[in-house]
Amino acid sequence: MATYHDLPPHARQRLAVAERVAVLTGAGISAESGVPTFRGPQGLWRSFRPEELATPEAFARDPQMVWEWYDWRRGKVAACRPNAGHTALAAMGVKVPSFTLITQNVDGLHRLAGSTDPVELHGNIWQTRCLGCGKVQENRQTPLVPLPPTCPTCGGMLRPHIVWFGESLDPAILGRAQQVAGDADVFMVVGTSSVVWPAAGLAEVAAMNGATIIEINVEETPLTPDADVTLLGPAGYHLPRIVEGLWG
Ligand code: BV8
Ligand code: ZN
Repeated sequence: MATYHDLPPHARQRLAVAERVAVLTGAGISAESGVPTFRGPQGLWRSFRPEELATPEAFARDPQMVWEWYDWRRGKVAACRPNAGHTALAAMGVKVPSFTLITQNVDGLHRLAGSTDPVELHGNIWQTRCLGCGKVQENRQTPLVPLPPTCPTCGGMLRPHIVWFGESLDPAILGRAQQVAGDADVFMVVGTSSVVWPAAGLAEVAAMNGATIIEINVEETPLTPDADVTLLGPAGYHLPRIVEGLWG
């Protein structure tokens, strides 16, 4: 598999003239900001197991333990800043006629980098949802006190407003992502292991509708065989060069 130091001509051309571009990001785009990924050698789940923490069953069994994990992650994310990859995608959002950023990440770094209206497939670590009244609220307190936090409106227990394994994504949010993927001239997949569904199926929706698929990752993934181009290397290296090269 060839590794490109830059986009090959046909992909550059497609991106240069693209009316509609969609980008799907995963934990890899936040790695250079210091946010641990899920499955890498330093991955979050090296020391934990997803079924122990990121599931409704775990939360029902031990809300305190699940909240301690999220409180620890919130503290880590609060200390992180967007990197050059996040900033490059925010710049693309201004340069491309119709641009949509879809993210699996819950760290909120795309918003912080200036991307407006990112499609947050799996929710946001800075939002809570009340088990009592259902209210979704922004809460940036770190550390959270008390744990588990309670609803200021009804006193009910709060949960992270995040999609756990075995939970369905918000149909409106998933529907928007699938519609945008289906309309894209170019679909970029950046920093994701492409193993979590239904997010991992978006590239297929785009390809079936004729989009050019450009993958950026430090290693090959299950998507690589089906991508038109895979740029092997950090998102913080490739994305600024692409934006500089096309719209500098
Ligand atoms: C659902 C929130 C209906 C939690 C997360 C179909 C087939 C197989 C399985 C399923 C399927 N449909 C449903 C499933 C089950 C499950 C699933 O997909 N399991 C997988 C593991 C097999 N999916 C679900 O449960 C989804 N729900 O489908 O509802 C339903 C209902 C009941 C029963 C069945 C179906 C819900 C999925 C959402 C789960 N929540 N997160 C939290 O964050 O606390 S998913 C979690 O994984 C994160 O959100 C993360 O974003 C996501 C994907 O991981 P990545 O972002 O890709 O991160 P990862 O570490 O894996 O990879 C990082 C990548 O970056 C690597 O490739 C690395 O090489 C690269 N990288 C590193 N550094 C850099 C870099 N790249 C570029 N530059 C760098 N510097
Ligand atoms: Zn409430």
